[in-house]
Amino acid sequence: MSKQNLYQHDPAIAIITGACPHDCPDTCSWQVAVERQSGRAVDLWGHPHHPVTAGRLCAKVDRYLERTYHPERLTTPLRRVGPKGSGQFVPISWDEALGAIAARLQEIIATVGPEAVLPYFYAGTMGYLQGEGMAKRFFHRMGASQLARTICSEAGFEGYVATIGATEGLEPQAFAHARLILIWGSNTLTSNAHLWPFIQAARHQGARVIVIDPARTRTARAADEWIPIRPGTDGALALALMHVIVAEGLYDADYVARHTLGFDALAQRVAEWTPERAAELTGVPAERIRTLAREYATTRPAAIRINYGMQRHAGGGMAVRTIACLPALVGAWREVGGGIQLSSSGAFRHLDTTCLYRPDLLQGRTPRTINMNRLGDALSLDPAIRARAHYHPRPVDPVPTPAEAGPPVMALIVYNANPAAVCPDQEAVLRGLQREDLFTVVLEHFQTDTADYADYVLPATTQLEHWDLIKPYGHLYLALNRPAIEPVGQSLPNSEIFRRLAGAMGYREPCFAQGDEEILQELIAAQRHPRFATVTWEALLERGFVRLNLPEPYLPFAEGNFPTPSGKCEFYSQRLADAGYAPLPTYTPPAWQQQAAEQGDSTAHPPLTCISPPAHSFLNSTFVNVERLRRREGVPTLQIHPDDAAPRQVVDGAPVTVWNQRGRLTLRAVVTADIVPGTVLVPGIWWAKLSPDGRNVNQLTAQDEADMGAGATFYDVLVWVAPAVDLNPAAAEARGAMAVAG
Ligand SMILES: Nc1nc2c(c(=O)[nH]1)N[C@H]1C(S)=C(S)[C@@H](COP(=O)(O)OP(=O)(O)OC[C@H]3O[C@@H](n4cnc5c(=O)[nH]c(N)nc54)[C@H](O)[C@@H]3O)O[C@H]1N2
Ligand SMILES: Nc1nc2c(c(=O)[nH]1)N[C@H]1C(S)=C(S)[C@@H](COP(=O)(O)OP(=O)(O)OC[C@H]3O[C@@H](n4cnc5c(=O)[nH]c(N)nc54)[C@H](O)[C@@H]3O)O[C@H]1N2
Ligand code: SF4
Ligand SMILES: [Mo]
Repeated sequence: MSKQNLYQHDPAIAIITGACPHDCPDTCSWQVAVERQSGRAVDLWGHPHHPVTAGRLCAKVDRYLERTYHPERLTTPLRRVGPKGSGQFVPISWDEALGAIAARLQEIIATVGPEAVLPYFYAGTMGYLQGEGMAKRFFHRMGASQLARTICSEAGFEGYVATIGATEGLEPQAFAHARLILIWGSNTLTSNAHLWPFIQAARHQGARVIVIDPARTRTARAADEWIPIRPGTDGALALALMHVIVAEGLYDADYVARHTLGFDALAQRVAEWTPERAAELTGVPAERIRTLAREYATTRPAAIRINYGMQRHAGGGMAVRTIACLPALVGAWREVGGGIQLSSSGAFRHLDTTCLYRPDLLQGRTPRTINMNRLGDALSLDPAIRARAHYHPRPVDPVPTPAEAGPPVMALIVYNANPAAVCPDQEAVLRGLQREDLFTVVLEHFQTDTADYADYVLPATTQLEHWDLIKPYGHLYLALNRPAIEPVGQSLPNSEIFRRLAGAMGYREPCFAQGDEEILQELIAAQRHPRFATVTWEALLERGFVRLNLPEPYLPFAEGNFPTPSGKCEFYSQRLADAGYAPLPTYTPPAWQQQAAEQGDSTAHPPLTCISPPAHSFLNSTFVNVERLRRREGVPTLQIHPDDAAPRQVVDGAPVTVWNQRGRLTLRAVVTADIVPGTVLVPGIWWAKLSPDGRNVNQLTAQDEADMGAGATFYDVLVWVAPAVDLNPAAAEARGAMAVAG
């Protein structure tokens, strides 16, 4: 019996429909059982009628009530009384907190200027309203520095758009019709679990599932085959696949002629990319590359699921661009179940957010934009370092001089993010957060690593307590979230916190007086594009989720119609050329490969490449403080191949020190053949303060930008590993292991 059936005839229970707010492609719709008398949520489950997420939540969000009613939920505003980072706070009233924050912001704006204020946010919630809805209005009105959302997907996004035109592709239901599925740089069972039932349906029809990943993940174990690959080398593999497909005449000449641009130039380019050459770089045997190419080109329909794991590298953008050429080359887009999916967010690209974000409140000002990956640099008082933090997503975009860096950041307002845990180059971030002259405000559910550095912490509501509208990035159903319970303690929705802050700042524009439902209704009503014809407030209220007005099944590119400048799938991209990139698919090596080549074989124990994809039970750094989930993950670990462990005297289960020129931490070794040699895997993202040595893997990661979109390069760092007895950095240095900085 479904939970809905269990509760729907119980007069003591109300069932409220909502949707998961988390940064996850699935955007599950859910139902919440609320005890009418107490107003307490007593149960929560996946909405049984959702066509994609179909009644199941993941193991993390199954614990959402535990998180919502967690004894450590922040319930009042807090003011810091101890040193920054110490986590010592006292409760204060909302009036006191808002008054003090507004006064300090006014002072900074008056003396240094509004660009000295930096909002820092990401996807704690993906809702339009509690995401950036009211916040954008507030910061636009202020003229604060802007933030480029680069920390997750930008490189791959730009690469995909270069080839396909928008981040549109296969929808999950289509995978059920595929006969060959390549899961490429995606840990589907962990990070996109609701795709898996469609993949299983395809397998029941005889489909083969192949996972291309440096790690034998739980997805790779569940698949038919794991093809191990060295991190950041996927572009070379894709070029060699195309080499074989072109050389052996396995491409779809008709589709190519009608719906692609630049085939001859591509054919010439891939001629250089023999499987042998790619094998050297990727570690995938040349013969397997050949057979994979034939399998891919001759099995119909063939689906590819690429995800963001494979683009967190120096060449991540170009790699995604290159892989995205494959379906057009073989004509896979023609059939249901053929094509590629990176994200479905591009299907929503016509959603007009002007009335929500109100860019007009900038009144012609163009504040600088900071790259969120470079928060460490952005918080520096040295203008030369700060200048590096400016967002310059393409090679042709100028890098500002120190004189153009703008004022130091004097106020940091963090919401929907935990930068002290999730940002690269943690030591640089913490140096900034520790600045006595930096005024930091954090809106949060919990006292996170970041909140410990705040001057004021403001308690925010969870998804059970507020309205929102959520755009998925793994399917085509917009979801409405209705509040199920009253706010816990004195917590307030982000929208209300910024509404009240605007009041305290003296911002009198009527948009700061709009209520939450009114804002969402206005946003829905403002949509003019035919894709939103089905999306009405009434439909959302009634069902909780609404499909975009697109045919079912949706074959976006069966007849071409790519949203590129040429209207074709662009093997050759003039837009890339104009932006300063190679116009044809090419191999951009990962930073670790460039650095390792520069170093040669000079050290006895060469550095290893470190990747840090999500732990199964956490969502980025969210849920780490939910005991039951943390217990399931055990302790922070490092997976290392036996061939790398043995020469370093690293023993399974023993503590190891992992370090590079940026930082270090101690982890427990898991010696396993489930990771490619030369690479180590550290599941993320632990709260530093809930880790045994008070640090997490972002000690090691770098602020360096990927090739496109100024994206993050979390999985492209070199590290040294040694038993923790050797942990003394001086001893390690004496061995010469630290001699080379990456
Ligand atoms: N449970 C859980 N689910 C999540 C998240 C979470 O933290 N926990 N995070 C959410 C967020 S924010 C995002 S962006 C998505 C991310 O979802 P995915 O894009 O699936 O991301 P990752 O797990 O980071 O990476 C997927 C796989 O890529 C592999 N990989 C790393 N480098 C390379 C490479 O160079 N080449 C290849 N072929 N593979 C590589 C990793 O080993 C990993 O198995 O998931 C979302 N869902
Ligand atoms: N080493 C390494 N680092 C990584 C990654 C990796 O794979 N490896 N992944 C990267 C990726 S893909 C991403 S997307 C980023 C994610 O980085 P973040 O978006 O910062 O993700 P979270 O760590 O989940 O932190 C979100 C915070 O928002 C809070 N929150 C949730 N809802 C609300 C709300 O309604 N109001 C307020 N005020 N707060 C709320 C949560 O309590 C949580 O603390 O991390 C990146 N960092
Ligand atoms: S995190 Fe993802 S899978 Fe889990 S409930 Fe939310 S949307 Fe669904
Ligand atoms: Mo992400």
